[in-house]
Amino acid sequence: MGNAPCKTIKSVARKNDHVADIALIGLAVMGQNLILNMNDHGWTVCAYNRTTEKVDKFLNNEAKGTKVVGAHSLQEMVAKLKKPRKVMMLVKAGAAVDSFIQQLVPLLEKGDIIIDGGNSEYQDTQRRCQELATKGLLYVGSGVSGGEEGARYGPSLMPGGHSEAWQHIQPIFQSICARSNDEPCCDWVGEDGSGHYVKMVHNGIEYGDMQLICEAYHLMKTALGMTPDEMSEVFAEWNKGELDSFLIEITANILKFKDEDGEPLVEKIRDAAGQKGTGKWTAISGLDYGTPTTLIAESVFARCLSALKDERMKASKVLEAPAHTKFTGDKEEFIENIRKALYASKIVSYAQGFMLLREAAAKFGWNLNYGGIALMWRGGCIIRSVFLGKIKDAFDQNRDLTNLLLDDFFRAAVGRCQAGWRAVVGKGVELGVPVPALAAALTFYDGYRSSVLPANLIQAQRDYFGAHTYELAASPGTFHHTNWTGTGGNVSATTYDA
Ligand code: NBP
Repeated sequence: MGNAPCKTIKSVARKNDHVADIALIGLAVMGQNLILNMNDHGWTVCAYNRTTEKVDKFLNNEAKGTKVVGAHSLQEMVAKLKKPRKVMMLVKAGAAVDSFIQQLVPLLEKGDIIIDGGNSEYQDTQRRCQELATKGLLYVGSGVSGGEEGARYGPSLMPGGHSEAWQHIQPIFQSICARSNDEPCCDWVGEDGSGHYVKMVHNGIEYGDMQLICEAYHLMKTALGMTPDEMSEVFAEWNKGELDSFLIEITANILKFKDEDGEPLVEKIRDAAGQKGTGKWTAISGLDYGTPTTLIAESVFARCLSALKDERMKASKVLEAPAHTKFTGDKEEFIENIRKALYASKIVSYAQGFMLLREAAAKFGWNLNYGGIALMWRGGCIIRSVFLGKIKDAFDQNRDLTNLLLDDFFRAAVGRCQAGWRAVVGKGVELGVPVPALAAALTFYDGYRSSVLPANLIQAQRDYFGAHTYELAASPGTFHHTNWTGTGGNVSATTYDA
């Protein structure tokens, strides 16, 4: 009995030797759908899963009648692959990925490719790239976005890592991904962890987009007293113009969706947001690299504040609200101003996201193609929008663009929206409707366009209490310390930035 299954596997492996173009490990929602997508595009995929019963279940159900083949061990899976072997993992990020890599290394040979399509942290991907390079294996960390439907019919794919792998996986990746104006929403991102980094920033931007939409909804609901159906119509209308995007579209659909009792379902949902960490990682990365990704950070904090539901319920009974909480004035004009505030803030959010990508690229020596990244996000993913086509145009026109706000198109767009944006943020503050992301975007805009900020006083304060030194505006680069009180010494602290 002991040897029997092995013999069966060996003979199956010989019969099907080198038939598969790629192997996919992980038969949960993403893996299964990506396999079926690859199959639709003519690729033969070998499916494997830690719990091997799921392989048979998949072959006998979802994959029945397709070219998909299965394997019940990693040895069998590897034996079925054409060379150079391509093995893609869609498993839980973290230990599962390391465990599979460890098991695959002895089974693969020089030039074979391992791809991680899960939501791994980019530092893990950097580490794995380095480790596998020493073994002659090629490693790719690829962002995959678009959820279940994207995986099945066309995701946004963001691969990065060992560039020699790209020529081998490009035909597969660019055949299964989403397309925008017939261009694939997948291109080579860059070195080591850059694919997963770009996916992380994508998710951070997604947090920002969602929070901005929620603030627009909150203003319409509380300050204007609009019904979900009325708001749905506004979002549907906005989706016909420059805000045309997946998230605005689904918001219109959500707002008009009725529960079984005919009431809007959205109003029954508890107002405490969850999060899985990618927005937080982006905000942390912004702090790590000194990039003011304020809008993403505010969006993460807004979810944290929402989650304090019980505390908020108590506070709402004791903390004073402003005297007036309802908007009085031209309602149609205010709705149009909310649209402008949302659009201008969105521009700031993407400007901040690309600032962060630029900073990370400089830190790690990645040669990122910013226009290509905008195109990868243009279709297939959660933040897909018409607007991303304009970002691609901006970077195509000027590869060295330091900030999206300085591009002619976006500069003019923000200029057009500015008065309405300020009116909305001001009204939110006056009526007590929290608008953290809209306000963060506006204050970033005002900070970024200021040639003079009050940081001279910060420097003076730091030098006063901690002898941290300051530069003079007239002679930057030279550091001075002043004995402000006459009682301090003349020794200064070491000058460095954390
Ligand atoms: P899950 O994230 O739920 O992972 C399920 C897979 O991981 C199964 O194949 C499971 O094997 C395997 N696995 C686990 Br759990 N622990 C393991 C371990 N210790 N060792 C080996 N295998 C292990 O699946 P998913 O939602 O399809 O997502 C796959 C990846 O794609 C994740 O990294 C996810 O973050 C990312 N992603 C998901 C989405 C989405 O919308 N769901 C979108 C974009 C990216 P088992 O069957 O034996 O338990």
